[in-house]
Amino acid sequence: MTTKLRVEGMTCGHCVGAVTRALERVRGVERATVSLEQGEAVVEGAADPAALVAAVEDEGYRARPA
Ligand SMILES: [Cu+2]
Repeated sequence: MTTKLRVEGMTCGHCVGAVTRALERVRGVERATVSLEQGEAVVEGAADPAALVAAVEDEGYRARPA
């Protein structure tokens, strides 16, 4: 299962790392691939989309399912 998120507020590689780690801590996530250029995260695994959004927002970015 793959979930795509729109992520707003990332400005550099540090942001990408922070969002990636936050997503990979969510239960069920196997892998998260985050694109700064596209403002997007692709999450593999059986994770609750609301939990993914919450994890990104807890890091200070804005997210919504794409
Ligand atoms: Cu940054």
